[in-house]
Amino acid sequence: MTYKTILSEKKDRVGLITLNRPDAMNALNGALLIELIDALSTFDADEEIGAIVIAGSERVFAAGADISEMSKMSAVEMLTSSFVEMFDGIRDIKKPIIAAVSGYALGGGCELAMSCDMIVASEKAKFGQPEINLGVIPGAGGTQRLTRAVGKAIAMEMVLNNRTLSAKEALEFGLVNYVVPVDEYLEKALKLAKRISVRAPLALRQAKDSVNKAYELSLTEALEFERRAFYFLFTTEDQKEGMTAFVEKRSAEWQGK
Ligand code: CO8
Repeated sequence: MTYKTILSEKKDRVGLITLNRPDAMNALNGALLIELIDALSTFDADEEIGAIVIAGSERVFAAGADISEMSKMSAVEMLTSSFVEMFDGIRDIKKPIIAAVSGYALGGGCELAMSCDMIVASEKAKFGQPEINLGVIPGAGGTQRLTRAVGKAIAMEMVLNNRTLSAKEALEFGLVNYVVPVDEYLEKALKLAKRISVRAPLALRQAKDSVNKAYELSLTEALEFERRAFYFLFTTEDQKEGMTAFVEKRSAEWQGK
């Protein structure tokens, strides 16, 4: 697939996807969402890739869903176009995804960042859910992932009253992993992704899945899920290699088997 709204490149074992609609503040339209999911799925299926970074520009990560496109849509068109459902494609990606956020991450842009597994922010990052200003509410997880990340009080203020979080506040409230200067944020995200990308692939997959279960299952069910995943890894060659390498005081060589 040739992309028109994103850029996609490989950097060692990291797949870098850059949102690229500079004239529309990287607004997420249908075309961009289709390309984004395609690029993510391609990297997910590529054995040479171990982790993925989604970035925007220094000025804007993404200013939300494309309002010009959405303004003309009926409820039936929203439903049948699967516009919002496309977001669920991000949840299906097995490899770790890091969002590199600078500038505005608003509405669907904030929801996109929160759909990733970790967020590296620049000092200029701003997170917000301004949908209330448009007469709607977040529709791609903003009321749920935000509340789980920052707690009810702050989420309520953001969703009901368009409070925008600075990068510093986002770090304080647990929304992001790191805040670094603007000229370092992308490098920091790529470096983090690179370190993760060379880890045992099957363990990474089980680890991501297990942590995500903390949001979806009861504690008893989630502990059971974790235990089964842990036992499963003892069927893999990588578990034998990892533990043998430790005992032999050498680096492990992962096969993803
Ligand atoms: N959609 C479409 N176009 C946009 C968007 C957007 N979300 N944001 C900015 N643009 C366009 C502007 O219209 C403008 O275009 P033009 O030059 O042709 O007039 C261009 O980008 C530059 O924008 P501004 O001139 O406004 O730039 P400023 O620096 O003055 O302001 C802001 C930047 C603060 C980001 C401002 O553009 C803004 O407030 N944007 C809208 C933010 C917003 O309300 N986002 C929420 C959208 S609704 C949503 O995301 C619902 C999600 C539902 C599910 C998502 C599934 C994908």
